[in-house]
Amino acid sequence: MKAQRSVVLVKPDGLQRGLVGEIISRFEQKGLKLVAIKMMRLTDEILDEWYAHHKAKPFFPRLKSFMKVAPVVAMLWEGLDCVDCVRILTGITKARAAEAGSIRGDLAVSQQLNLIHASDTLEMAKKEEKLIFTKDEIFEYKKDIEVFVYSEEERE
Ligand code: FUP
Repeated sequence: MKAQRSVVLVKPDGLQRGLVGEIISRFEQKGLKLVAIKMMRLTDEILDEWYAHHKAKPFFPRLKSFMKVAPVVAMLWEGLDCVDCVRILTGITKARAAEAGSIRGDLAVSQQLNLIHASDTLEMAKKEEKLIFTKDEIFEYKKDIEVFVYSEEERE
């Protein structure tokens, strides 16, 4: 299978609201494979790189301090078309307008306190993976259930 990997951060609001388990469950229940997970505090160095495209925006300083008010839970999920799949489960940025059924749509109302970060392109996913995880934190393992999750063609 030509699987992709996508980075998900449960942001400080998700941790404070006790939604880490619920968020992990959404991705697990979808059928994605968890290949890395850890708790960490984001640094200015990581955030400047992470949100480089937002650096000039007026909300950037507050976004940056919000991302540091508590630790985050960082995860790496794997699957077919994983980047788009995770974004669909996540819902759009402005949580109060996000589709019901998505994580943000069901569980949040804010544009900034929207529970999770999810890589938005494959290129960003690769960059974010390198920023957050070392090689030995990422696990390769076989999930036998995959024969009931993907078709034979999809697994090739
Ligand atoms: P997303 O990829 O859905 O997390 O959204 P963006 O990359 O557009 O935004 C990154 C972060 O900036 C999100 F946490 C939301 C936050 N943000 C604001 O705080 N205010 C805004 O006006 C837009 C985005």
